[in-house]
Amino acid sequence: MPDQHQAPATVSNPIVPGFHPDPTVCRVGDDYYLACSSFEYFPGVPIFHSRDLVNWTQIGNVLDRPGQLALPLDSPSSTGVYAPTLRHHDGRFHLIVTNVSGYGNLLVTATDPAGPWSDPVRLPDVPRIDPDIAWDEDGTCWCTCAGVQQVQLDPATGKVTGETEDVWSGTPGARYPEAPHLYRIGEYWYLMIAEGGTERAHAVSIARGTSPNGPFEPCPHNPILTHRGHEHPVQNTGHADLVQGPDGSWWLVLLGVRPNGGTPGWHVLGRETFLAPVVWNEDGWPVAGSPDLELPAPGWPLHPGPPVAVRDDFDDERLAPQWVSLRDRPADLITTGERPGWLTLRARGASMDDPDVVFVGRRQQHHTCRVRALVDASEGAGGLAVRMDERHHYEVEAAGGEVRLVVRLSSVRKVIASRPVPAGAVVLRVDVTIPAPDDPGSGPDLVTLGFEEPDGTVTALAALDGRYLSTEVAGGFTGRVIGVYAATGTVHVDWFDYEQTG
Ligand code: 6LW
Repeated sequence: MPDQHQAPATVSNPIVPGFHPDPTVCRVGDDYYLACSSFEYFPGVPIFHSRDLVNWTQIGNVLDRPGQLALPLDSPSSTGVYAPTLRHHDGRFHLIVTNVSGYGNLLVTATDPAGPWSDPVRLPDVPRIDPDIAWDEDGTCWCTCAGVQQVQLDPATGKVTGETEDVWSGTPGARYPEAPHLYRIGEYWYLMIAEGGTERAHAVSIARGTSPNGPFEPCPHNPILTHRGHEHPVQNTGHADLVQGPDGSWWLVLLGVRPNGGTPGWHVLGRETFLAPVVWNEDGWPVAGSPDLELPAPGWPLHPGPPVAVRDDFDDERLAPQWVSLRDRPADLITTGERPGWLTLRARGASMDDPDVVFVGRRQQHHTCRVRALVDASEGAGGLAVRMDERHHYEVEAAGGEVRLVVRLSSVRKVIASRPVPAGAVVLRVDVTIPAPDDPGSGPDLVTLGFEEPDGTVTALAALDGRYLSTEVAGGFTGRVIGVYAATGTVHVDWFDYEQTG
């Protein structure tokens, strides 16, 4: 009989699958916390806990009330909340982040990272996106942002002192020096950045100096991590944060993508969070290993989180933290309070084409999955959508005694199939599968949309090429989110299943 307690030989990347980009990590004693960007979704900045750097459980969202996160209803997709930095200082968690949709840079604090987080301190004089905060031995707080620019900041008031300084511009010729993080390690201050842009050329580079404000000397073997031009299943690697494991070893959390299909490859899950090992060479520079899909298991005990339930029955008054809506979540439009055990959605925007559509979804986190929802649209119209943004989505919609498949790609919107269904609630269904790679033009996956007849028979309305719901086609910084929406009237959802398949 196999030993149930035998430690695994490997652990898997990504450590946080699905659209979870721009990871930032901090360690407090035996506990690790990690947060990510969230763009147009509300609540914003998902935050996770781990005790082993490998298994992560979402414990909340940092910006979870309107006073913290104001996203105009007409703000474009992939604007909103960009890359945060999470740090623990003087007994409090600090998260600094940019809301590019008008609010600018802001800082919130908490004693418990699961929340509540404070109201935001606005930082109008922090000049760029991707702010980092670090404190020196005198207690001075340095805020470093894209460019790479730096100011001294009073985190309590949001006021900066002194001039904005250009502290480094990254590798000559490399575009977009951004995502800086500043660390005191041994005798140096290390300034790590992303450069090359967040697509295939993405990279991590580093410099160091003896003061937190430079001058900084670039590492002679920059970039310390990139997969540009590499034959590797994980691409676009960059935007990293450094952390020490329980045994004092060093690691990067970083973003990467997993393209599938023929050339040029399409990634559909957005930018995901990976783990990569780091060692230090004899000259005191970090040497990063690769964020492989399987890494040798670390030497410390692993603490898998609780198993994730396939079904959400919407029995709790509060929605679980993985559920996101678009731009806001008004209690009168999205509620579990109207019909006990059901999620009720009241339409505002008229379809998934509209930025103010009432939608509640979760990230697609696996390349193959099955999603089912029991939807009662007898008081309106609505259904189950696979969404990249307003211009790229597929949905199966129930309305007026029929179920129809709607496709929106670029400026084209079309109902491509419909079937009558009996009155009452209907199980709508999406299956994402990977086709056999039979030709170099094959897409990354197939998205089959349909419904289940009352006797359980599955009726597929169409199987659609998934490339059109990929970042390479839709553009932007996010990934697929699958969820329920109301197009007209009121739509009730009894339960929602998300299950990894294959
Ligand atoms: C983020 C920038 C980046 O602010 O993409 O991957 C931008 N790097 O650092 C949006 O995520």
